[in-house]
Amino acid sequence: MSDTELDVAIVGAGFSGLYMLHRLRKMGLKATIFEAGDGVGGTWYWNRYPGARCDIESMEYSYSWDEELEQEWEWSERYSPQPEILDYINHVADRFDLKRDIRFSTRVEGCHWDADANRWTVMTDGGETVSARFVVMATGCLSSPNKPDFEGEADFEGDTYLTGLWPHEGVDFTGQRVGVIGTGSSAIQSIPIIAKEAASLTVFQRTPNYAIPAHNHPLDPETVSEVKADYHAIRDQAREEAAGFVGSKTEHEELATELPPEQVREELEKRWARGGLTFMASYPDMGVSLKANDMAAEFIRDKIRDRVEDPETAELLCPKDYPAGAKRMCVDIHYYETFNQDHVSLVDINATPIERITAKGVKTSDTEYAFDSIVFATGFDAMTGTLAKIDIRGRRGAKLSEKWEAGPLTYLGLMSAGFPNLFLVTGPQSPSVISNMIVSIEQHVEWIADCIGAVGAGVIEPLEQAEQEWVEHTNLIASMTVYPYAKSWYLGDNIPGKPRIFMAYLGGVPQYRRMCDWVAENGYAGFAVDGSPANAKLDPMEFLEVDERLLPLIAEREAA
Ligand code: NA7
Repeated sequence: MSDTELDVAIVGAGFSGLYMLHRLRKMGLKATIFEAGDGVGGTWYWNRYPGARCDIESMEYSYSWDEELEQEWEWSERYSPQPEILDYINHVADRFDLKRDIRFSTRVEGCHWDADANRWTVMTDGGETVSARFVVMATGCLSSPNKPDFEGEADFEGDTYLTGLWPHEGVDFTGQRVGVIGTGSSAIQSIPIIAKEAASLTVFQRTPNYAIPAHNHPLDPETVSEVKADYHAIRDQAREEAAGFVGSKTEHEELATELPPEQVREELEKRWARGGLTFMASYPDMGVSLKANDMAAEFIRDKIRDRVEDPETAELLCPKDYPAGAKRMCVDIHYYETFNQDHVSLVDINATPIERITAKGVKTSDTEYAFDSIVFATGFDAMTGTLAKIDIRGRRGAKLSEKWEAGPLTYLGLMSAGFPNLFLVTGPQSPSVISNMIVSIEQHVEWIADCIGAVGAGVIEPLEQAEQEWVEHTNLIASMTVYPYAKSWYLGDNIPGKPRIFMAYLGGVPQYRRMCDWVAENGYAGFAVDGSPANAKLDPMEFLEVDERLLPLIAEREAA
């Protein structure tokens, strides 16, 4: 087979692409990764802004598929900083000799299905054309940075930065007047670090976020040894919990709405002391009842009021018009306390909107702020942005971006009808961003590898009806929760004109895994292999464990 004839073309050399390559190689298949960057790491390659760090604990945010790797690698902190995660990914790529099959600095611009040959033609920005039986889009969920257009940007005489495309050499803000636009996770992580260097820091906030303290600390060797001694069981437990990490399963049977408020606060206090994303997994009704949710929301608001000295600033930092957790929850290290420093200030751009960028800085409706640097911490065109930029054409030349114009359409988040032999790792309508990404990546990569092995020289694609039912099911599950009550990137709200549809699967990581396994075990139910539809049909509701007590709460919420 020549270099331009592949079994599998993989797009992206992040956690997904690397494991996919390793797995396919072990099956004796010829696979190549095409990667736009000049190194491995995906999101951890690009997001080098100060303070970038994972919000899932290090010991769980790592591959589980090689015991020696898992035992030998040493994480230094509870939550890994970006440089350490990047070191880890490079270590994995070198340890398993993966780089020889990665084409770096090569962006895939198009993938066209050739129905006569049953192959994909993959085109790169270097003008290269490659033919592959299968394509795996390992393109990540947050890989297209969102840079809103502000009028007058070209006039600005200082420097501008985008958190999602941070310069590799780093940025020294010492003595500078810095403006940060955005208050999502990237801003919440970077603001305390930028504030340490800057002479002045002005934060422009459109929507305040809920952040839970990380209580980050160096990992002590004893804890690490304990985890490593029990790693198998811990990984198994993570796979069995709602969001793919330990502590994401609701711990209490009781509903918060049926308990005395003091008892609920006591529990939230314990979770606050523990820190991190397990906070919301306290009671089963927190994610569906606005009343229960508001207990958590008010608890967090009180903590913000305690942490921020100036009452006016504290109130501005308190999210009040959407439920806790409905936008991606943030994990912070001294974010709120940063606003207690005299040289740090907050501007509410709802009250005084940004009118334009000027030669000197940012002009709002009432003030012109002068800056040496402006940081855009404005997020991503999540889940679909990167795929939409690639010219993906399936049967009869149909474009994926056109098919998805009103929102993504997938079966299990793994494939889209009319695009045979093209897989998505953590695609829309799979648990993806609602879960520990590594757990979901491993599950998808293993499922896809097995599927490719089973299909062999054939062709697999989802049935339109199965896809439609899956999309309806994911929408139904989302509508049962409080997620739609916030404007979030989960729903595409941050990108003007993007259709509003919840883009991840909320039915739980273990339930989802069992469905995918069942589909494979039942002759790829919902798919057609070589034109023959499988006999079996997936009923997702059979896999869900619906807590009947929540139904009246949902009905009550909807009625209100
Ligand atoms: P996010 O969470 O999408 O945050 C982006 C921030 O930028 C957010 O506060 C936005 O306000 C703000 N934003 C976006 N566009 C504008 C415009 N036009 N004007 C003013 N402010 C704007 O992205 P992050 O990079 O912080 O985090 C993404 C994920 O990475 C995170 O959830 C973790 O999973 C890791 P908005 O809230 O839309 O009003």
